[in-house]
Amino acid sequence: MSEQMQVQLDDRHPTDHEPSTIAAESTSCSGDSTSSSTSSSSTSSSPSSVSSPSRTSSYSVQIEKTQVSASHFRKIRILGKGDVGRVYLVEEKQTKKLYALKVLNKKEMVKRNKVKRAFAEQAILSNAHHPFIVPLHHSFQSADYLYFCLEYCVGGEFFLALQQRPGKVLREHEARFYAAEVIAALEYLHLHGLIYRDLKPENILLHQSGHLMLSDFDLSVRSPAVRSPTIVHSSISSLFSAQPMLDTRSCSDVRTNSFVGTEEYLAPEVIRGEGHTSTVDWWTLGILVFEMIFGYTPFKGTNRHDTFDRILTLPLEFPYFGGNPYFNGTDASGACKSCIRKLLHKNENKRLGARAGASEVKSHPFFKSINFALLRHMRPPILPSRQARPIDAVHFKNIKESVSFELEDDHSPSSSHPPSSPIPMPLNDKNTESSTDDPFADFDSVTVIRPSQ
Ligand code: ISQ
Repeated sequence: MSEQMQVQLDDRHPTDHEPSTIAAESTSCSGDSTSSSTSSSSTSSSPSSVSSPSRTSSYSVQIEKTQVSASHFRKIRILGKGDVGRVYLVEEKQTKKLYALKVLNKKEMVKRNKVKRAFAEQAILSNAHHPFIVPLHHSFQSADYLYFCLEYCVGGEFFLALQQRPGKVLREHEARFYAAEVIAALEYLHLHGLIYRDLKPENILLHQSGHLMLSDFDLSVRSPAVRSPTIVHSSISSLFSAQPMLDTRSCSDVRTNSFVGTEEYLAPEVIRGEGHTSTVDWWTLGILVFEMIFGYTPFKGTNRHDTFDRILTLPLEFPYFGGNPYFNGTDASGACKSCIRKLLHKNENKRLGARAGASEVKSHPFFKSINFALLRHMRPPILPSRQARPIDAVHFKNIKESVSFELEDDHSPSSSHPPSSPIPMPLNDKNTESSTDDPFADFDSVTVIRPSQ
């Protein structure tokens, strides 16, 4: 197993009683709607997986070496396109289950220096086990591609769902629900020393049940040294909770310097290039809540430079929504505005979440009505159409595939197959410990089995 695969996100949730309940409940819920009709949620691994689990514990995932290859799947349609790959809706031939298959082009990854990110994404996805993080079922490679076989989220992009709402906005209680699910997922990641870094509506998918799932972990980073969470004793914890608060910020507060994220969602410290910590995720949550409620992002400028300038210097302003019929003349509540204002504090050290991480954010009065332990049992505001068949992918944009890609043609199961033409070594990604010049030699083909799925 490669070094990257040592990242282990087991499902301990030693937080203030809530996440462990979420984790336990996720196992009973994950199969509720998608399992029967849309996707894989069974304990059975792929027919050709080799049973040699690398690790198991009561809540952690179990990872097996696998012989799954692209030819096990039938392509149905393209769901999404990125700079180094595409996501396809596929059907596993034997089980007829639907999956989202992310196909990454090795040459493009090398060219764009994204090899390390693919490894990191695999490590995160194959070890994560959380109801609001898209589950990875298999990952494998062929001569020219890396594959991530993920749970198919029938409800599609949250971005699209938002676009289709009247006024492209959500009501405050609806926005609060999605924000709470995002907080639960970020808490889990931070607890395991990870910073998500790319929160935005485009990276949020809707499960068949209507609950959200974070996808796309290629910008996420792991802190070099993961620390244990600490208990915070403070006036905040005694005011809002009988339990001491768990400081998950301490798990992932090592600074990272790379300049990543989506323009309008970038935190000031990222733009300044001063290095950043997990508090960047609380900034992006602030932008997301603002966008869900008001229909636009608060610092969008006429161009990139203008946007950055606004993020760094423009005081946050809320619009007056008296004229928007969807709001019935009412405005966002004081608690909602206070929460957004605190999340969008330009000084990362004063930002909501900077002191004690997710517990601090959850304790804000805006989330007073949310029982985080029961989130997975709440009825989501947007439910995917029950009439449409999952295979029709009605909640996804129609994308033209300029160059057709045939899964059936790609039979080579592993890196032992030479690429169709040599893959040039990336300058920064050369693994000096590797005896081979193939930058993907350490990419393990694995099948992930999660508890009670
Ligand atoms: C799951 N379902 C649909 C689309 C997806 C895109 C990326 C990652 C996972 C997905």
